Amino acid sequence: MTASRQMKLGAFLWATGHHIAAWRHPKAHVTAGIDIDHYIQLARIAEAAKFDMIFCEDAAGLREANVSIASQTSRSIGFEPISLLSALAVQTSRIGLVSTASTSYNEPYGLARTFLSLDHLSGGRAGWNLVTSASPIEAANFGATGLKPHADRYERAREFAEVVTDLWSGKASAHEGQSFSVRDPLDLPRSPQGAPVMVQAGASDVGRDLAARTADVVFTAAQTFEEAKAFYDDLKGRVAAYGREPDDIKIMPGVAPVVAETEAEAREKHEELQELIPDDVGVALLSSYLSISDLWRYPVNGPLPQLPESEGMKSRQTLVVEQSRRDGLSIRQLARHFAGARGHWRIVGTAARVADELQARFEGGAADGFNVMPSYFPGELDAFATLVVPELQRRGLFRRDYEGRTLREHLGLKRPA
Ligand SMILES: Cc1cc2nc3c(=O)[nH]c(=O)nc-3n(C[C@H](O)[C@H](O)[C@@H](O)COP(=O)(O)O)c2cc1C
Repeated sequence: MTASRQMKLGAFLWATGHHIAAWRHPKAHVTAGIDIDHYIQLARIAEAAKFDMIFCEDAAGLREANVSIASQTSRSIGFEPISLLSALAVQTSRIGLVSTASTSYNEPYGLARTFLSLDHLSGGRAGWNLVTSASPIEAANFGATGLKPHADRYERAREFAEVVTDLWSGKASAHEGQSFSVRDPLDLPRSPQGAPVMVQAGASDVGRDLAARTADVVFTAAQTFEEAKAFYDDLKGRVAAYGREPDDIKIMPGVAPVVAETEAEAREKHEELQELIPDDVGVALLSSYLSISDLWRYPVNGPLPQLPESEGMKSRQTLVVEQSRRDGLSIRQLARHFAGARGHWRIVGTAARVADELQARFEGGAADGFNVMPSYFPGELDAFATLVVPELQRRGLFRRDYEGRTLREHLGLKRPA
């Protein structure tokens, strides 16, 4: 039996694994970040399991300012993701290929052209995850004197998205705006799927408005059902203002499952990873997401100090502060928790438990699908594909085969006019 509404699944790739200590795990592949065969293997596992898409994050630079700490994380080296996905496009035939790219360090004509090329060479499977970039480390690589204010980044992003969408529509007329000027249309025909899929990750108030206006898919982070549901309802409620239907936008929160045949085995697997986190690496990761540079000055067993308002990722700072208050966690406990999936939702248990939890959020109206963040690769992606996916299929919650050829068809999205 097939349920009428089925969940969408993304496989979020991240070098050795999403757990910050993944690179220390005996079954992880330490140089995964620059091993194309490793990524081909991951793409094939995800495609065989009928995932909607592969998803790549990005920041043009290190993820952590202190190089010694950066070298002790699961993602210190890695390919530029659009180049990586271009290689994976010819090694796969059905799965969607979504890459993050920044509106702060690109120009719309160039990026529209790059994604439309990926779209053509993959037969209509490309997606762009639009971000404004929240890292001062990245800003320093682009001649900037510092991270631009949040509001300015989003204003540029709004105009950027408008120019790209126009160029992809094929009707592009010249654009003269505040930040950009474009004269000609692209030197490529229209996309096989109408336009590459527009994904967005950014959950502040202004981020949600931009998503409601332009995004087909929203990637978000939520710990509790209540947080996920509130975000879902809020975003779906905003789309009507832009002449769109709630179902035109698919909301896919991140989920980091640790899955095994038995509950005890899953807990053991999780503990094994948690034991591998060096305290200073955990605290550094937490600091960067909180946009505070001196968290290490505070007692690690004490509470989170009062924080200045972030100009980086406002939504993630709020999420962490709320969690620390709700659960009464010390800096060390928060850092250890954060190290597993950078603030995303974690589920530890059997396939039945993982499926129960995903089903509850999906059917409870808190998600249209999930971006799956395995703790280490390839083992944990494989575990999700071989244990959880068949369980979801048995319940009629996930496809047994692709229904269409393009990413837009997988996601059940309208073809843009
Ligand atoms: C779930 C999620 C994932 C994100 N992934 C990335 C990323 O891969 N690269 C990046 O530069 N920014 C990423 N961002 C942050 C965006 O750059 C966003 O535009 C930034 O301004 C902070 O978002 P917010 O304050 O609107 O939440 C992500 C944000 C969220 C909420």
